[in-house]
Amino acid sequence: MSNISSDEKATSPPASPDGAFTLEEILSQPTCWDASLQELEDDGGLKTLAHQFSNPQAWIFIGCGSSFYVAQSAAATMTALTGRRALAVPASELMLFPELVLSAEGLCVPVLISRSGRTSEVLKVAGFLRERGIATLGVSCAPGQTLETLVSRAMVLPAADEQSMVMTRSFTSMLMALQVLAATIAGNEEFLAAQRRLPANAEQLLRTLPRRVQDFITTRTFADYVCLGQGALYGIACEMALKLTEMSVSYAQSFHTLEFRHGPKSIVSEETLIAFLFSETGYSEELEVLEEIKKLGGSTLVIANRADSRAHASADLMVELGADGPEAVRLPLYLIAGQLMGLYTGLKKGLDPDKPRNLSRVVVLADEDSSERPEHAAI
Ligand code: F1P
Repeated sequence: MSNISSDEKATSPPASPDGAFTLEEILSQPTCWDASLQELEDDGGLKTLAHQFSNPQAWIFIGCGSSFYVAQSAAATMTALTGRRALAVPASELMLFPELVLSAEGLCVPVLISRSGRTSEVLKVAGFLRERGIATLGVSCAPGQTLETLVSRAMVLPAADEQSMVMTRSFTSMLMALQVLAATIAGNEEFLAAQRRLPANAEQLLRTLPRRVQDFITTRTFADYVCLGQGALYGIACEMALKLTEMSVSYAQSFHTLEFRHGPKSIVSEETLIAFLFSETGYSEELEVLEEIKKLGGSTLVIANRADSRAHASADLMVELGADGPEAVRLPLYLIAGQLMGLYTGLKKGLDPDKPRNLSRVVVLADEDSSERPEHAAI
């Protein structure tokens, strides 16, 4: 017998349906991207940042969890647009083996990425670099957090912050912010113009995609998932697998597309959903892998900007983005289908994607000199 009085019942907000926050945040990405791009433009700091960090020998993008996968796609974009060497490392790698990461790089710019601005491993690395007088850039969605006090310059996107545990709009918005920086350094107006059209592309996509993904998930059952991508899409494939894992407690792996032939394809069966993120550069080679996996009986989801009849013939679900502009500008669009896959698969399993099992929103490790309360497992 619950002890809530009728008045309290009348006043306490109805419990939100499972996954409500995450769905709302996924659907809010077009407006959120618009607001974040506008904020970056208005703040005018971008040009100063681009000038301050215009000529390093290399970039090192650093993060944990989803933010590490932002780092992977941001690094690929930075090299694609500026020609500068850029690598992505998990914060723990630089924290435990700094000599393996820093030594070869000479004058490099470390970019620390953290939605919360509070993740212990990222803060430890920021402190380590600060003590060595290395200028750093921080990217976050939470103003006034510890990370901002430890980095030389910061890009903060409050419009992209989220209530949910899992990162969705914060991921795509932080990636876009770093792509704006790369395009500004490169003076690539075509990229910046195409990026400003992305919110409208996403709006168009979201008119039908949630229903199509939900129907696909409702009518099929998968035992495990594989997400494949090459180049800058590899980071997106990793994030897609993490969304399926976090929101639906499913076994999901990610590989470079052509790597899937070298052993992992042994798991293919009708119960395995293989998601292909088709690039333009590697389209024909990736298409051959798709056709091979379809012949082996795998279930397939294909996300491509534009697909030909061969790809359509081998796709159980085809998502065409149909957006113009340079290839790397479309990275955030590719991820939306993966976010929805994780959400609807979790809901189908009777889970609440807003409260993934065993997870906390921020991983704060016990640390004698930190004021932060340890928090790395949902108690
Ligand atoms: C990164 C992160 C998330 C993960 C979980 C725990 O946090 O690992 O990617 O989904 O929420 O935290 P942050 O450093 O970006 O705040």
